[in-house]
Amino acid sequence: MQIHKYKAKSVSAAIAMVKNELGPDAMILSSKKLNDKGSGHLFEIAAVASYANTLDQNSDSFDGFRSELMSIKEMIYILSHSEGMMEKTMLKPETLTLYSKMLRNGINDHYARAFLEQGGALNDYSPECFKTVREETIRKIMEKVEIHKFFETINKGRIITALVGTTGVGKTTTIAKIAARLSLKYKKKTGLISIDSYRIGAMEQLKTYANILGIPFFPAFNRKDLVAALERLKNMDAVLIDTAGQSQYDGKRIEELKNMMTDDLNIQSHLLLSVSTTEEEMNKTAEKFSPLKFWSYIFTKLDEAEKCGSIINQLMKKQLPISYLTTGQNVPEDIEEATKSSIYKLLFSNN
Ligand SMILES: Nc1nc2c(ncn2[C@@H]2O[C@H](COP(=O)(O)OP(=O)(O)OP(=O)(O)O)[C@@H](O)[C@H]2O)c(=O)[nH]1
Ligand SMILES: [Mg+2]
Repeated sequence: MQIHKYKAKSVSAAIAMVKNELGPDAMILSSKKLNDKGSGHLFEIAAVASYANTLDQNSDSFDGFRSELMSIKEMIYILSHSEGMMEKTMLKPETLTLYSKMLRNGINDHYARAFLEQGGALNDYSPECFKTVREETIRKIMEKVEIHKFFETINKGRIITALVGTTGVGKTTTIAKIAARLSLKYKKKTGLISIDSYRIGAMEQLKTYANILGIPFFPAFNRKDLVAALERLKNMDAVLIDTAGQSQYDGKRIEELKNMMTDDLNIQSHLLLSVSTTEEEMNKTAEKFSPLKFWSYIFTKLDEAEKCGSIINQLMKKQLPISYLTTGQNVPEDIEEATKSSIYKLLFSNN
């Protein structure tokens, strides 16, 4: 295994030298900052040509390095995403790997840096302390995650719940999934109301689910109907209300919904956000719907999302508990009650 060393005035210049000479499959063994009195700092990168080639020739000696190695592609990825971060992490491969994992999982660069800083990863820790630094960084992220346990609140009296969100985010399907769990698994008396009168067929969709489950269903075209439906469902353990999909840009309709579901009706609203939308869209949606006051987020379409960091980005913007995660189109199977460990897995065990 031939180790090559490159020195340059910046990390990016040193990496460019590695890439030019050793090719795109080069692996970085170590990187450090040298004190070069007089002409400023110098960075030194030690690299080998290709992990695969070296492995063939010298498998045993190379294996020990495996966890310390970082591909040049990963280094370039970090460089292209974040200027100055190489130096800030003191070029520690473990910190850089954790950082790039956060970025790759969609955690906003700005927050990723803040978590690393809070976890002590930007201090000059010794290599054997990395486990603690990593744990502390992840703990800081997980501190943002709170869970709302839907089924616990139900035992304290009838709950009335409305699911709210943009068109097609999964409100009706999720209501059907939750209703099935409540009535079949938890044996709770459950009733459904639809106040989605905008779209032809929207009410039929929920009515069909109600028929399949053998539970009561009422349409409500206005506030008077809603009050009457709630009265007729007063003996239920849970009432789930489906709402019309609103564009996040349509403030007027969001206001109408707010006027219909007034505080005296004690309706707990939950906001559905699709994980596969952009961070910006998600934030805009949460902002626009904010007059409705939410008890929790329900993150939908996890199965379609390549990365789930947007969940953390959203919690950083507006911290609310998470109640459910939905994972597909199948009713009633594709839903999970959110837990801290499921969120942790989404963020840290898929790559
Ligand atoms: N892949 C995937 N698709 C889902 C999920 N949840 C819902 N869908 C699909 O998304 C589409 C829209 O779902 P709906 O439940 O009708 O969405 P909605 O929010 O009620 O839509 P509107 O009433 O039109 O606003 C359907 O094709 C669902 O099967 C999910 O977790 N994953
Ligand atoms: Mg719907």
